[in-house]
Amino acid sequence: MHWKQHVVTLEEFIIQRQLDFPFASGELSNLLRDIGYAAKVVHREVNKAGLVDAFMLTGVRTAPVMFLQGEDVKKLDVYANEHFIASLRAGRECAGVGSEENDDIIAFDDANSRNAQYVVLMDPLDGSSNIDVNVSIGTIFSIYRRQSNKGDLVRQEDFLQKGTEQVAAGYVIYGSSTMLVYTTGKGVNGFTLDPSIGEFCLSNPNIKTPDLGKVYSVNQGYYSKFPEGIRRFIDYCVEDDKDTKRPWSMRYIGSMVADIHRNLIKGGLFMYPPTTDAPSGKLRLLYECNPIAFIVEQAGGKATDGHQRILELQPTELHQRSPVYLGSSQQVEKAEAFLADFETRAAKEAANGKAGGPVSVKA
Ligand code: P6P
Repeated sequence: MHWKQHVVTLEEFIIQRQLDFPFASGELSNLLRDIGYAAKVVHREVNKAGLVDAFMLTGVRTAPVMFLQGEDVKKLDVYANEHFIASLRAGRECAGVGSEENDDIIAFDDANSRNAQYVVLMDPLDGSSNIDVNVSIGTIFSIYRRQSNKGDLVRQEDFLQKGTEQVAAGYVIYGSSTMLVYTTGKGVNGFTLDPSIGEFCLSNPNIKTPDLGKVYSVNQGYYSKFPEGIRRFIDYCVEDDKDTKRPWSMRYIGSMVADIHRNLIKGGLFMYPPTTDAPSGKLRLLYECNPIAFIVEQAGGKATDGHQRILELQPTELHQRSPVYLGSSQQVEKAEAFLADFETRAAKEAANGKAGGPVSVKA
């Protein structure tokens, strides 16, 4: 008799892994389950988003379906934010939320939530401008223990913690299939939603990212706005050099979770460097860079702001931005080497006002 191998659901996996934490009393397990539930609700709406009955939008049935545009896409951001916040508030394991969609933190003021020990930072629907062109989008989340006393309302400092203090982090990618990928600091595991049973099922156990990939991901359109070291590094990426397996392919879809997920699985470097218009880059430290950095490091990769680990940056503002270079370790290190070399040169030029010398970065 052929026995179908037992599929491990997210709930089963969370309970099994709770044993990894001898003092765990289940709060984190419940919190992860609450996030998984909200992700299923958002999955349902995102998958409908592409097709909306014309009658709903125009009042007149002009065609069987039409596609969401502009403002209606924006509503999905709000929908996702509201549902994640509602699920976290109802779950009673979360004391408050910092969200890309809200200027200030949201302190849950009911008695149960005030006694919860965790706070969540999230980008509820990152890359949502891609919905109406049917490109994958995602939710990114980061979980910390609160610093303030249980029973009090959470405060800003509960959220302004270094990435090294994260208890868990993950993302949901709403793509050809919906996946939830997360870490609690003991490796990275991926779960694919089986809509027929409404369960996330373990599909990618113990994800490890290759030390060297064949891909680099950056918005090349900003080439002229990047620091010289990054421009020279991009030139290095596209050089024809069989010995070092170059040129690398440029893959960039403009939706962070989609770019990250591809590179995490196959290897590669994702970077959003500073530009002359955005000296701190575009991506947010607390709910984009930190959670993804935690996952990438747990999968064996590296994540820096070009000078130091993303996870060691001390946040000062809820929505602050950071340059980010993350993914396969050898590629991150090469980007850092180019940055360091050109910053050294710039310093020497500033010191003696001369034109820069030859590049010293080894191929
Ligand atoms: P750009 C989406 O708006 C987002 O926040 C990330 O998902 C994505 O990686 C980045 O911005 C794309 O930014 O400037 O290349 O369009």
